[in-house]
Amino acid sequence: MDITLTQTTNAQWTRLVEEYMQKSEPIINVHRDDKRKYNAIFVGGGAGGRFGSGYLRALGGRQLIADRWPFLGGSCPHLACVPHHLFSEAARELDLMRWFSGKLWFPDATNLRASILEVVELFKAGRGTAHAFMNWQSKEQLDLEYILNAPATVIDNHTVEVAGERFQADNLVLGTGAATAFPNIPGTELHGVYDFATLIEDLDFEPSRCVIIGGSKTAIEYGSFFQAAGCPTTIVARKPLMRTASMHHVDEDLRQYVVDGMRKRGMQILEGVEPVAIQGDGKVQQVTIRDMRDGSEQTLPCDFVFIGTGERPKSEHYREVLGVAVGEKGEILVDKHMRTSVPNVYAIGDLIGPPMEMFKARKGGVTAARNIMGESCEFDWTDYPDFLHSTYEISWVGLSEEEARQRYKNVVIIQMPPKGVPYADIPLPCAEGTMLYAFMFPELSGFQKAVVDGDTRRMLGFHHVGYGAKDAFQYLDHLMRRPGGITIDEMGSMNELFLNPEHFIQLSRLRAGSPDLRDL
Ligand code: COM
Repeated sequence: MDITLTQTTNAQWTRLVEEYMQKSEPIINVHRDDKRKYNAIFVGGGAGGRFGSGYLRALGGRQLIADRWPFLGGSCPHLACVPHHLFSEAARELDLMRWFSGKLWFPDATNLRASILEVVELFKAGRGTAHAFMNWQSKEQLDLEYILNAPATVIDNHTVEVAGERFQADNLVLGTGAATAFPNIPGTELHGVYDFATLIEDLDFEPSRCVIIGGSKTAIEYGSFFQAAGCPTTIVARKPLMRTASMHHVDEDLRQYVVDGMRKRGMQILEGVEPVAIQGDGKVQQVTIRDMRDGSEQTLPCDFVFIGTGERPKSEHYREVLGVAVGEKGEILVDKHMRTSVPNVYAIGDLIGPPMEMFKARKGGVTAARNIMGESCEFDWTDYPDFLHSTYEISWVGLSEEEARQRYKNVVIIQMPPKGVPYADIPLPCAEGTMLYAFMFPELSGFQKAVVDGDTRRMLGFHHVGYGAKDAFQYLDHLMRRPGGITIDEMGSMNELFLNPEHFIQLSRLRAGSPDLRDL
């Protein structure tokens, strides 16, 4: 179908995308009357391709996106970030109901069981509006050209074939993502084994006992939801949780608060173990694991296995056709301009390896676009603010206390609850989202820490467990990274919207006056 000259509303797009999910006909939106050569073809219309295209168009260039799905936005609105946030919000609500069961206005939750299947179905029934918006905004507001529902084949570094037609461009921008690396053990084909993608597409029963293989962010996030829903969950991980390669700058006190909190909520967390096999008769019945220290084995009964071992870039096609250089795990190697080893070929997003996060995809796309359009633009994605969910929202940026102590000799810590004070003795930090906890279960009201260089008075890191801090961390990251960074004195003179300890202003203000900084 060619929709180039049609104005399609969001409601119409919702129906169209649903219809095209069932068939292989392409959706074409190409400006045939524009005779300019494309500055770039974006292979993959996920966050990186869409934002790169938008920026390139804004700079006056011409672009084309090709995507295998009938919608733009990639895996985020379809089966990744958006359902993860829905599950995490459900987990937070369910967790509150469990702690407050029979207290105040909360009903008795002793036998509370929320249907995981129902929440998955809720997401699937609603995701079409996000698909529609991506297509509508990209066409009607951003004036982008795209061909959807048609996998692209790269012919050479200037040519892409899509929907039976060859398109030429000065540059290619590759952004077709990554997929779960399933462990190489028997049983992964059994009914009842899912990863974050197949959970959304294929879940067809109500899980009653879950084993998660792997300790990635996804393992923690989805596992916390399963447990909160009332499906007893065990995480099986080689390394301690939050010490895996996908997470950096995690403070040890923060880590312990989070992992203890997961255990407190009934999750079983087995670290230093590896999976041996998933077993069952057509359907999952148990997972056998091995202790990596003594080699002993045990079986964990379950009817649901979730693979949380992380993802690998899908780079095979580009290696074969273009010969792009890749790293150990198949990630396409790029420089800070997002240039690959092949002239005029850029790569972005999950395809270039970790961190497989939205900020990197979008900024990578924009960086490629700016360079293609003649600017010299660099993007260093190795240091970034980060977050994840358990039943809490957990955010961090900059150095952990341990990292700071290795690099600076006069490290000052501002922490709540203060070091050495039992968490149950002090209902702090408390703010929006933890007020009820603070008054009934003080030890559940969260954790926060700021790391300061006592000599220069510069803020080195922030760490938070609670709710509502993620927004602030984007700005804290900016303030810390700007030339000169931000000092405790500058933080202490900012205007705060009380009650907000998670933004660290009020705590900085308590110490900022002192010439010799001390812990708080
Ligand atoms: C967000 C997708 S769900 S995109 O980054 O807006 O394309």
